[in-house]
Amino acid sequence: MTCRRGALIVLEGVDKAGKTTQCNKLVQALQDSGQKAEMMKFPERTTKIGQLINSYLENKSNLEDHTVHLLFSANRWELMPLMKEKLEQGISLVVDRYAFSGVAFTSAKPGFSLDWCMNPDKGLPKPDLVMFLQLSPSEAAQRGQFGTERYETTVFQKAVQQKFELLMKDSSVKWQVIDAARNIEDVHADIKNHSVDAIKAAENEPIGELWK
Ligand code: FDM
Repeated sequence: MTCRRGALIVLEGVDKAGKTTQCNKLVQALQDSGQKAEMMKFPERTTKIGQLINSYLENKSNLEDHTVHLLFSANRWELMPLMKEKLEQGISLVVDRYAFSGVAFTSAKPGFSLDWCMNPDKGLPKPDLVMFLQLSPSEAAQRGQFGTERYETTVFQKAVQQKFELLMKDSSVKWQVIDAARNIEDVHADIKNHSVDAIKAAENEPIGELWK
């Protein structure tokens, strides 16, 4: 019998929604229940491309907007072989941000269409499930101040939220909206249930291609 593949599970959402906390908890819970699971995050700041992105996000360098969009996408493509290898080994990947952040953040800038932003990510491994951690701007504000990185302003985050809403209308991607305003454990239980279902459903399916 061939090995069952792992599932590609993505968490998206605006800042302060708790994505990173929930990714960590999900990986831990899956491992505790005997499943093979690992976390990844985008941008992956440790590669050469990732270092360019990191310096841009920390406002230590400036990059032209199209250029940085393509770098974010290239950062996903450079990890594509590793992602596929792990999925084929039966490891489920829990990913903190993916191409949806790429499109939502760039298309929130003036002069960028959704279509132009989606193009470079077409054909990447398609997530079996994308959970969108929903949190209103006022609830996000109650969770404290934004940091000092680029994009961390209320006005920009609102624009990003609207772009995510457009992306969620695309039924070729399996979206699940998660109410992130609840306490950490309730949100976690919800995320875990959806993930267990997605892992079962993906087992015997080939890995899809995003937006193709
Ligand atoms: N971001 C993230 C993008 O603009 N494009 C992308 O493709 C991705 C994956 O980078 F502001 C933005 C989103 C966020 C920042 O922050 C990364 P975290 O704190 O590392 O998630």
